[in-house]
Amino acid sequence: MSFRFVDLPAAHDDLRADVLAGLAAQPKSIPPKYFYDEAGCRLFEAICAQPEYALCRTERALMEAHLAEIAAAIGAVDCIIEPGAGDCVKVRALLDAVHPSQLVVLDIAGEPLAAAAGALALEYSGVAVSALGMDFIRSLEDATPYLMGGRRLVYYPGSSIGNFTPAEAAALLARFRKLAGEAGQLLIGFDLKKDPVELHRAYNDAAGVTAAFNLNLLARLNRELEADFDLGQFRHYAFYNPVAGRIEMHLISLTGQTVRVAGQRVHFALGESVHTENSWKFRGDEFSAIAVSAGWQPVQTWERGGFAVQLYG
Ligand code: AVI
Repeated sequence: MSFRFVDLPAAHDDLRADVLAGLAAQPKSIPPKYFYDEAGCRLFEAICAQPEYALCRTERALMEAHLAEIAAAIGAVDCIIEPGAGDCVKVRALLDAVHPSQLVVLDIAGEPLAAAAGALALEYSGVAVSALGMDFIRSLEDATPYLMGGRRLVYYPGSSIGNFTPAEAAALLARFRKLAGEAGQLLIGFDLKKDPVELHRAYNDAAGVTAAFNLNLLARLNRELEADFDLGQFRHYAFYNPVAGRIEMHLISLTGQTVRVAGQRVHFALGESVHTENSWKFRGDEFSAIAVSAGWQPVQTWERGGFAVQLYG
């Protein structure tokens, strides 16, 4: 077996600076990448199991149903790169079907990534597995020295691309293009536009798991930035904005209050929002236009139950 874990400290995120900048801005915001501490990752897994949130289940079913066809369309690949790989579960199907000689997984949460990728390396002894602890949004290019030559496939499932603005998404896809190289490919999954009531329910599950996920962001700041947020004084508020084509998630201050964050005092007016996430929903053609603007050529699309997977070369 071949496995290495490299923590790239220079490529780490900066929670303190990003949060203080976001809370000083008008309107206030916090980057959604900070949802995913250990508790946030567990809560996201729980979201995926909620009956109202079909995204993860639908993508899994789509991949299972079309795996042979997807693998045939991809053809021979030497290296699969998965940014934001997390628990490394999704890439397993591709490893089984495509048989690359190298897998490079990147994630902001280095330790859980190392554990998951190490276990994967034990099972897939013919695959050289590299796990890079890094904030790929900041410095994707730092992964380049860890890639072997040959044909590369960037795998970006889970509709994570929907958490970027269309301009940011295009910029990220252009960076994927550079990383993959001229002969490289991109296999990407995203959530499709659908009945807004269905979308609204998916981000307002009856068990309150999405609310807990959103509020965990403040709990994280309490834990890691010596903040003193009273979670009872903020309300999870998520809705579908049909003009922008996105779900917006906010934390709304239920009162006028001043909170200490990393040694600074931050004031929240009654009703003021901290915008914590956007989740864009696309039509297939809308998404293709973004990918084409980033230098990718469409190869094939698979759709099922309101979710799409597209292959680009
Ligand atoms: C990770 N990402 C695609 C999820 C989404 O649907 O935008 C994150 C999420 N936020 C609330 N529920 C799930």
